[in-house]
Amino acid sequence: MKKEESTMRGEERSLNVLVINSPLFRDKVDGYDEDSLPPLGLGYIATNLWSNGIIVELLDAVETNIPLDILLAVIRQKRPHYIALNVFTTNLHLVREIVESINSGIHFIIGGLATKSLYQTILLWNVSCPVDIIIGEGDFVVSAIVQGEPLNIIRQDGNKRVIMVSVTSPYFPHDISNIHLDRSFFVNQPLQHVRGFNEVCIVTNRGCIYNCAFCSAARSLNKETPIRERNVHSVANEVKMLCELYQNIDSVRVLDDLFLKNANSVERAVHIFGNVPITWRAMAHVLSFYKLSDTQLLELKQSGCIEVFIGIESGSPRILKMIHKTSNVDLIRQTIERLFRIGIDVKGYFIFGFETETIEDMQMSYDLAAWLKESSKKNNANFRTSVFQFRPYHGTKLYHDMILKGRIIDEVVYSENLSTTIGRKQFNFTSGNFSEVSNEILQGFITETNGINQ
Ligand code: B12
Ligand code: SF4
Repeated sequence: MKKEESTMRGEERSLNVLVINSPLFRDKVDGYDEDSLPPLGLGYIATNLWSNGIIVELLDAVETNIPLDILLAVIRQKRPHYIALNVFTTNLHLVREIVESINSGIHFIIGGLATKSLYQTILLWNVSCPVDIIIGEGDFVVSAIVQGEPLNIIRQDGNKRVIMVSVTSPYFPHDISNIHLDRSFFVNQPLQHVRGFNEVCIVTNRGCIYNCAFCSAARSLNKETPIRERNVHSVANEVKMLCELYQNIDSVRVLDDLFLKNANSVERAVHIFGNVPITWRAMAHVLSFYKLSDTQLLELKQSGCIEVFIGIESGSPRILKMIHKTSNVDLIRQTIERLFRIGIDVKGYFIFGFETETIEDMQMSYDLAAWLKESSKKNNANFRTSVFQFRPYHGTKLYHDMILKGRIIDEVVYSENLSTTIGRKQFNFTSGNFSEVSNEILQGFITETNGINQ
């Protein structure tokens, strides 16, 4: 199905649910020509609504670069019965403005991983419309709300309700192998990559086994939610179906960190991609590879794996330890070098500006990135970086530690400076410089480490 058909679906009957991938910017961003990945979680929710006969549209405010005033005008013009939208630490203030600006006639449903720590803040918003805050996965609960099914309401304050989708809820997705995703809800499928290939994204797991102190998905924060993995048939069938649906796709990108978590999953990946005429890329943890033999790595390459995305985050053992990442920098170097030797490219994510981070720590990160770049060149592979300024996300270990110490965390704002120097506007936000260095030095390291790509 194409996007136009999904718009037509909305015109046949009055729109019941407008699902919104909430904006990251208040204003239209000039010269914004970046790709954004489709909001898969919202796609699952929209697909379930549609399969229950509910008229639904998905509006991706990030991809379409819609300014807030126009988004509000679109909402008023469409007049859906419900709006289901996600919220992040980054755009909490914008979501608040959307919900508080609509005076009547719409029932809001707010969800996403951040609601678990943000619901008390949302309960304080000054809203006229009913608002449901969902804690947990939204695949089935949104349909349940729209259809008036019984809900596990854990708190009610006036017209606001907090609804929990725990593991005992009838709406908890225990088996994620059979949850359908209708990609006609997305505007950008397949995504035309700037490097000249067409790609679609998939997710194969829910939850994470790792415990990164800056991440809301960390295991220690989500102990009550079991990790679930799609079975091999489910993923293989989706990949085959995608190759048939989009005749022009060159690549599949796997967005979860667990697709390649150990030797068994590598074997699974080889099985899934070995017989399809496309390449693939995946997020992965550095620990996923270090126990693999060269033969296993070669099999990975032969199955079409061209690049892996690794959250390296820092080159300083002290910082790595503090954020609960592998602090053995030699292991990081050796493991990634083995990937280069086998011909697999690597994109490494780095974060600068952690609390207590010094100029020496930052230099170690830059040096590690520079070393990896050199190593990739020697081995005829490619290493690139994606670099972020640290911002504490609600609910995370680092956020809590800072609050306990009485540190002031500013509201997240867009960092114009970083966008000027490194581009990639949708990821340049800041809520303050918590490191031991000046803003100039911090931005200098971010720019230089990102500049390794040139
Ligand atoms: C892959 C990924 C991305 C990718 C792709 C995201 C995508 N297209 O879905 C990219 C790189 C684009 C990305 C961007 C951002 N991300 Co991100 N991302 C992830 C990651 C690793 C996996 C997300 C995923 O695909 N999960 C699988 C799908 C099926 O689940 P889901 O999206 O979480 O949705 C389910 C539930 O959360 C819930 N839900 C989600 N939305 C809604 C809405 C309603 C109404 C309801 C009821 C339920 C609901 O139901 C969904 C179905 O079960 C998570 C960490 C993690 N492991 O979860 C971080 C994570 C979600 N991202 C995060 C952030 C902050 C962002 C950005 C805001 C970063 C920025 N630019 O500043 C943007 C937001 C862009 C956007 N609107 O999507 C944070 C959120 C934390 C927080 N407190 O805000 C996380 C948790 C990582 C972290 N470091 O903490 N991200
Ligand atoms: S950053 Fe990635 S690996 Fe670390 S806890 Fe979050 S989702 Fe898991």
